[in-house]
Amino acid sequence: MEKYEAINKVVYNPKSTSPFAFRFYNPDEMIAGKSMQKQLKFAMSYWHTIDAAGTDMFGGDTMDKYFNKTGVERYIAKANFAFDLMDKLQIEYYCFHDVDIAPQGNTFAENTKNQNKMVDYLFTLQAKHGKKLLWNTANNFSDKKFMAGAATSPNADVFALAAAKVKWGLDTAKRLDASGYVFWGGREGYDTLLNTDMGLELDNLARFMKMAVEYKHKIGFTGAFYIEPKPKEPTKHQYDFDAATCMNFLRKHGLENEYKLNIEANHATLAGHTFQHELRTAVINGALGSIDANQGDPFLGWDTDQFPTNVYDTTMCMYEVLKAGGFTTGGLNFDAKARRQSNTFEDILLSYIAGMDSFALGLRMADKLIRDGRIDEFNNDRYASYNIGIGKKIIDGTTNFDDLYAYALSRENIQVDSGRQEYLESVINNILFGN
Ligand code: XUL
Ligand code: CO
Repeated sequence: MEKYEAINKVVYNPKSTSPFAFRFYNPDEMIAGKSMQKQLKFAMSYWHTIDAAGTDMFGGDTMDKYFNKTGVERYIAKANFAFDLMDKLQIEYYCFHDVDIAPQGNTFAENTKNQNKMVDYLFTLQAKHGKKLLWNTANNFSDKKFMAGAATSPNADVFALAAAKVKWGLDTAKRLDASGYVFWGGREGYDTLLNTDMGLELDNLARFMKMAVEYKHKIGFTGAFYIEPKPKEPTKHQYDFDAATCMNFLRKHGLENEYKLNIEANHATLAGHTFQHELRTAVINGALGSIDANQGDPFLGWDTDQFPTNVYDTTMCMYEVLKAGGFTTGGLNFDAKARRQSNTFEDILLSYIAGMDSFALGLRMADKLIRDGRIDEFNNDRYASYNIGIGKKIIDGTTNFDDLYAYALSRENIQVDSGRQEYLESVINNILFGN
């Protein structure tokens, strides 16, 4: 197999047998009214791709991402690698945590100094390579000061540090013209109620989220805010459990117009939901913002962050995205890492190619499914009783329990039509594998 350095640019070549070609992703091809590039808006995740090197609970790095350098020089080399990789893969966007882009020292002041140097450098790289920041975020969970949470820490100094890090993140988002900013709870949650004032912690989280909105408006950052739901890991009970829980939190605190959601496939499955369920929940609440595109392993109970290759899932994901009118500020960020044994630079390319092609195929299939029309037609028929008569009155709000009581007395012989699940599943297979 060719070496990483020998590959200039991965291009669309459906007939090629080279591992370094796209079989389904053709950036300029129009699908459902937009180029595939604009429909999919792929982003590279800095933490997994540029930093993570294979460490797990039982062993250290299996990959070398140090570039034979130390300190800020190492992070300059990492950034050069990142933008070169995005060029090779034709990826337009990237995402990072504050700690991903620069060496971390002993103090907040030292960290921001290093990070600011790197932000200046990323600014020049973005212009030089024509890349954009989809979103950035704060790592408010790795440092031991965040062991009991950040905005939900029992220690007010930690709340202040977390706020300071998000302030830095928002200034940076504005400077790098990010399309969004993500809040993933990290350790916002708890392990036991014996040591947790859950009411106070959730109210503090709301106070934090409100201050973030105030600051955003103060500095004129116009990107979107996203909350990323996750049910567990690292804490036993994460406060942002799933999309519905997040919406409840946002509405309780009057924040529903300020935040959308960043839905992650593996987080959905950890919550016992399908990826599509979480996406639909976001859509019907007007809160579909962005997507962390990955997949879990059904036999492992944790967040494995694998590159997505399940085409049923990518199809139904893009079906939800297309039905919702496509991405605006958001996109598909590969919050995914090559497996520990896939430890070469070639594997980085191969895993992105697998993920991008799986989503490109998903987009093609979702468009086909919508144009085919059988699913829509079936559902229009299924709910047709709400278009006329008593159903229409229910929808219009022109009936009440007395009316419905009288109506039900006259309708003893009610027949509910078949749900035809197996037929609908075969339609999906027809679209995926038929001619
Ligand atoms: C953790 C996770 C994070 C967020 C950003 O499970 O998904 O990487 O996406 O902090
Ligand atoms: Co994520």
